[in-house]
Amino acid sequence: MSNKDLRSFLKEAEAHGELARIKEHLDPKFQASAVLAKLEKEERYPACLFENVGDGAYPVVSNLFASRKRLALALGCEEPELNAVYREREDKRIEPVMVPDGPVQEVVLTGDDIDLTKFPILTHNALDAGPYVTCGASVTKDPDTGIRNIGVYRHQLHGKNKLGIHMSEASHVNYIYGKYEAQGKDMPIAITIGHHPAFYLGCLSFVPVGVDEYGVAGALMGAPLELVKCKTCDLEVPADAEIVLEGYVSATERQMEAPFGEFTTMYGGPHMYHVVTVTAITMRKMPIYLDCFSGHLDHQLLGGTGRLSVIYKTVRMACPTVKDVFMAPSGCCRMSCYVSIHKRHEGEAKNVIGAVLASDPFIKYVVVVDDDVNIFSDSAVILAIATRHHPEQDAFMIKNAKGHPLDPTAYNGYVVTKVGIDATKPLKDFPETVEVPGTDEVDLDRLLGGM
Ligand SMILES: Cc1cc2nc3c(=O)[nH]c(=O)nc-3n(C[C@H](O)[C@H](O)[C@H](O)COP(=O)(O)O)c2cc1C
Ligand SMILES: [Mn+2]
Repeated sequence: MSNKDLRSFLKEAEAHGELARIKEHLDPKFQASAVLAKLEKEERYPACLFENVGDGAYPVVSNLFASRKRLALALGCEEPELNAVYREREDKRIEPVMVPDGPVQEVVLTGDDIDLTKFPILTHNALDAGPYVTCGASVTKDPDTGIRNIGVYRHQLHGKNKLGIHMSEASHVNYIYGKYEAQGKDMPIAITIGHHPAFYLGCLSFVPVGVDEYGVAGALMGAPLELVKCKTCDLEVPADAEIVLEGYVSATERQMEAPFGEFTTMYGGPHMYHVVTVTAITMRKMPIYLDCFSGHLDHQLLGGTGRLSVIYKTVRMACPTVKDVFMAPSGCCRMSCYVSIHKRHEGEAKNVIGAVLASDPFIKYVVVVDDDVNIFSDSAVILAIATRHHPEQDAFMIKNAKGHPLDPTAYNGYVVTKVGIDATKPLKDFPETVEVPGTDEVDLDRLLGGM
């Protein structure tokens, strides 16, 4: 049994100085997100607990995922170990268990009592089409296999019991929905809003279709996820969540949705997208509403962190001495990927680039560096490019490759150019990097008197 939920994590985050409480009254339209945007301008990324948003009925948490330090705290490790811990646990899935009831069903609202407008759903960016539910982990079931699938999809608020849903062609939910649609059937869905960040990191693992992400969530939380049966559909949701929206995605209904601030930091344009009809709201008596600051670091790191694990595992097939991989916020945690390797053979870095591009279709730039370069620092990677990279021999382009439809440079829907940069130094005849003997042994606290 896990005792981890959103509340337990907020306490932990506060004890570690990672939580800011904002007591002032704020409008859910732009005012809460303006606080997050101002913090971002100052390169400060605390998790924020807004205690008085809109009519003040429910507190709002946002920016929970906006720092790798906090993600490491969620997994109970230090920041430098975050990727390795994620990779290790992802492979040791812990299957969820059913329990008869749980806090998330303390309140059950159905029929005319359903009113999504009572939640403090934020509108983040100037041109967003309206308020969006941005931190819902949605469970659906493959109608052929009965296997669950979980992912986070954004939902524009369309009405008291109506939400939009955007199921991109790359998401498993799109494939699953296609099966219901082909039979003219609505797809049952249940959207979990508010749980421990390790739950979300597990739900966003980049595992293949047919793998129940709740098992990865359990592994990241260190104990089986406890599930309860939904009240109005044949699905299961975490007993310790804050809020669950049960319902279905109609086989036929579509509504205009977006523009919306995407992970690229730009807007995605409006489309006719699918619609969720909510058949029940279940929640705690005093639920906390969890938001994810879309188009910003919160969104980028939440979605990007799990992907690093699959990239690393694929690269390891090409290069057993890979040290780590990172998709930096400067590439919106999706479009550029840095890899550090202990190079043993000339040419190895080029094969690594191939492996990276094969593992994640969204990546556009791959930079491979030696293992003495800190891939978590853009400037260290750029220094390696400036000093160790010979563009004529060590850069290549793949034209007309499939990228991400949200890439503003994409044409014909998805088509982009991909670039590989080998910034590893040659194995022989290359100058040494400067180094000062004894650096690691210096005790700055003692010498500088705590300055
Ligand atoms: C905050 C956030 C919002 C997201 N919104 C969407 C979305 O609207 N549509 C989508 O297809 N994927 C979206 N994603 C990405 C998916 O959640 C992610 O690719 C997930 O692994 C998909 O799961 P699936 O392939 O099992 O369906 C979002 C991710 C995050 C972190
Ligand atoms: Mn999936």
